[in-house]
Amino acid sequence: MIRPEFFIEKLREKGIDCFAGVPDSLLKNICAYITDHFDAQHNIIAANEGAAVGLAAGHYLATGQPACVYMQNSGEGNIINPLASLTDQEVYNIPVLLLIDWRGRPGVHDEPQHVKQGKVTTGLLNVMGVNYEVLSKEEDKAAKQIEKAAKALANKEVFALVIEKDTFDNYQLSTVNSQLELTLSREEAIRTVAAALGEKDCIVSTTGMISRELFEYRAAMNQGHERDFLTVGSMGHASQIALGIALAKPDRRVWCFDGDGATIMHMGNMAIVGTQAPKNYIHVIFNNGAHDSVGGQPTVGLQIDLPQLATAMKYKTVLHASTKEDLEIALQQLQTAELPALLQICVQKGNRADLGRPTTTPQQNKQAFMNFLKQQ
Ligand SMILES: Cc1ncc(C[n+]2csc(CCOP(=O)(O)OP(=O)(O)O)c2C)c(N)n1
Repeated sequence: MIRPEFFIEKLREKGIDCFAGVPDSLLKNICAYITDHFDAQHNIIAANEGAAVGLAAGHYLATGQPACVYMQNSGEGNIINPLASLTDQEVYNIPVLLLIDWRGRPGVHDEPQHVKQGKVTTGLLNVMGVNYEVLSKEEDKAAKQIEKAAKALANKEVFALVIEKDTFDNYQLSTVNSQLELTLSREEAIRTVAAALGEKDCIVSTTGMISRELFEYRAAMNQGHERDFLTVGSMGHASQIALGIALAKPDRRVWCFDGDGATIMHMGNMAIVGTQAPKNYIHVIFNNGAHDSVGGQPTVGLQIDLPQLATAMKYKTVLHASTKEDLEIALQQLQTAELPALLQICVQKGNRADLGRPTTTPQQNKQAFMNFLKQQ
């Protein structure tokens, strides 16, 4: 395995001292090392991966030095446009080092949402004309690959290092995130909201622990899972899946269970919810100020004012809760509130150690959910 300090030192030697990206669990150790060793202006947790490429391009324009963008391979979808129309040699010709983790690598078991992405990870790089190396787990070989990357960057190319599971040695984060004194767990908040839903209501939940905790709630209550569309991938799009349903099914109440990281990733979506103004739409954001599902790296969720944003985006009702009591009151208010509504629930980071994963496949989930929506 590669020591994070070795890898980062090699990048520094090549003039790379600025990072931007969206964290992931496979990159947890290297991201933790970067967090501890670079200030907030040199390690920017971006809204999404495409935005991180924008930040890297800006850094290059201002300094003449390439920056490094880290991401899960799911983020490739978000970087295609800036790769094609910003950094490409046929456009501005701007070098960027990409650090892409390889979830769903063929032959390695992974969750359903990673399987397709794993198959196309290197193919997408080929199509985009991005040269890459799968980073070796041996330091001397990795050092040679970084040399190769540096040559490409000097030639103003985008170059990718593709990272397999267990490439980086363990590194324990020492920087402590200043979190507000939050008392409510996300799981308790999810259970409380789910218990308040009407018989015919449905939920579209976002990727990560939120969907997993919702799934386990249904199982614990001996309920079926047909009311819930568990969006296992497509981070940031759950609110629009819910909107599509709400517009097509005006007689059913549709709840979106969102995360702060996912909301911020495609924040413009809130503007479309607010202006479409569906009278059957409730957007719940479980805001823990973190990308909790992939290692708890911070988001700006608790530094910004999501309720005020929802008001500006024309949501008709905007509520906030950070205790169980607030939440019970907010759920009461929602019974008669004008919709669309936003409910922000500020919750603690962290999850139960024994939290499971959905046992139904995405396609079983889709079919059961569609059948549920068909019922009168
Ligand atoms: C496009 C994309 N980038 C990154 C990821 C990896 N990822 C999965 S869950 C997650 C964090 C989600 O954070 P948030 O929405 O705040 O929910 P929380 O996990 O904190 O409950 C990330 C970054 C992904 N699935 N898709």
